[in-house]
Amino acid sequence: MNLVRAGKVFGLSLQRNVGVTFKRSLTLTSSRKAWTGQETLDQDDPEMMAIVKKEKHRQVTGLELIASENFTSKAVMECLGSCLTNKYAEGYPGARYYGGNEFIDEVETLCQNRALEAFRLDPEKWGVNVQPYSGSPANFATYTGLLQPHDRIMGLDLPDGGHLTHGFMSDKKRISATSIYFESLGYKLNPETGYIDYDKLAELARLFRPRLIIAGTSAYSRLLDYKRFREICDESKAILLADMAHISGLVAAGVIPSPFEYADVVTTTTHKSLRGPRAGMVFFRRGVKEVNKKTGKEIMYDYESRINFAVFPSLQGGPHENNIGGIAVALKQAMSPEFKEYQLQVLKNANAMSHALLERGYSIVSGGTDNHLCLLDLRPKGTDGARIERVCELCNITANKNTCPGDKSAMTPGGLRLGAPALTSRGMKEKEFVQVVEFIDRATQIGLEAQSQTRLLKDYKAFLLEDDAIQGKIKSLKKEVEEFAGQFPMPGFSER
Ligand code: DSN
Repeated sequence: MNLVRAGKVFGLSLQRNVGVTFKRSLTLTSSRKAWTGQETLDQDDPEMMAIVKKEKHRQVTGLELIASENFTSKAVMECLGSCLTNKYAEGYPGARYYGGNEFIDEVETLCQNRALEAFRLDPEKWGVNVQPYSGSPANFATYTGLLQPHDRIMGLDLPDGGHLTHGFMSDKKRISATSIYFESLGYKLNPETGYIDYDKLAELARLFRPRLIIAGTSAYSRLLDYKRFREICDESKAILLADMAHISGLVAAGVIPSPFEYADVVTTTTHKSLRGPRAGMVFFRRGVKEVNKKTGKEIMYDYESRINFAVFPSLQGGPHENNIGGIAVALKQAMSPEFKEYQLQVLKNANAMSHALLERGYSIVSGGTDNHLCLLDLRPKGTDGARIERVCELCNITANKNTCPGDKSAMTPGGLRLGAPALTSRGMKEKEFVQVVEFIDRATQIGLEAQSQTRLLKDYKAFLLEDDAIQGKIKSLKKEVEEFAGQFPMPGFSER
């Protein structure tokens, strides 16, 4: 391969640039001590350090409700910032394109073993690739490995709670690369119940004959019926891919049903409910697939070689072994009794949040939650997710606007997605989530007041910043939010 040559050329040009910058910085700061690489961030780059400090302060004093976010541990962060970041390791353990990987192989193998153990998988029947940079690359690698260009896929439509990488396209445009390179058809929620419409999915699959169906969600508060997905896939001879990115922590802890009994392939991110670093994994079935009834011959799964080849060399280069080390650490934590307690608390907190909202007269898509999130439907209140997200943001409550079933606009969708994992990691329990709902309710009242005096979203946003009465309310709510949030410990770092 031309990698070596390309690397040399690239290396040389980098050297030249570094030389120029270095000389310039020496001239500019000749009185300064020579740079050694041992300087702290504060010493080396105060400008960047100041930004990091601001972000730390925002996280510590804010209420983090984005359902896909979490606060990882100090041990995971140590891995991310360790010497593992320096190493190139293209290839897989025992078969690398670079020397010096004996310890990196240990890191990656430990991570693979822990991934199988954490999800209680038999290594004879399941394997795992821990190299995907995140969830989107993990999904694309799965399609690349198992499908041909233009094969058909079906996933939950984005406006109904699916993910971009499940084949999203709009009426006018193919948006996700997964809809550009494959032919996709989204299945939907039943708008009456807010639950996935499995009958309709089965009917569509009979007509569309997909090669692969995705059982996975990004903004859906109910459990998935993996058995039903399996039956639908079997009827269409489709591969069942479970994308458990949002719920993998809950699955590892065994507090909700696992997709592994029914799926052929399972993808996940590692930084959401699993509380690890930002990365992804692909689990695939291995071993005997079926026995030929006539010949008695065993037919083996070939997913392992196809998915591994798709991750590297088809789509990615060197794996980020500092992240892989961090995943291994998070997976060890995920096998502890404390982690199970944590995930049970996530479920209780999401439920408490959902109930408190209902008690205050709000609507929740599907009427409640079985997992870590709930989807607040603001349309019956006469407002939308974009407007309330903005007030919340100004008060240091972080959530994201989200489409509800039937929504047409992604810019002013009707919903606000609220997740419990991050604040549960800070030790909050049901009582605190009831308080969080009180804050959201006040933010909504402020939003409704501003909305009554404006028409367009941009005028509304300007009004929030310019109107004295509204500003007074925002500042007062922000102060209370920050005092409240600041009382809770932050895993991973202190504010200094
Ligand atoms: N962007 C993530 C989410 O918020 O659900 C999924 O990748």
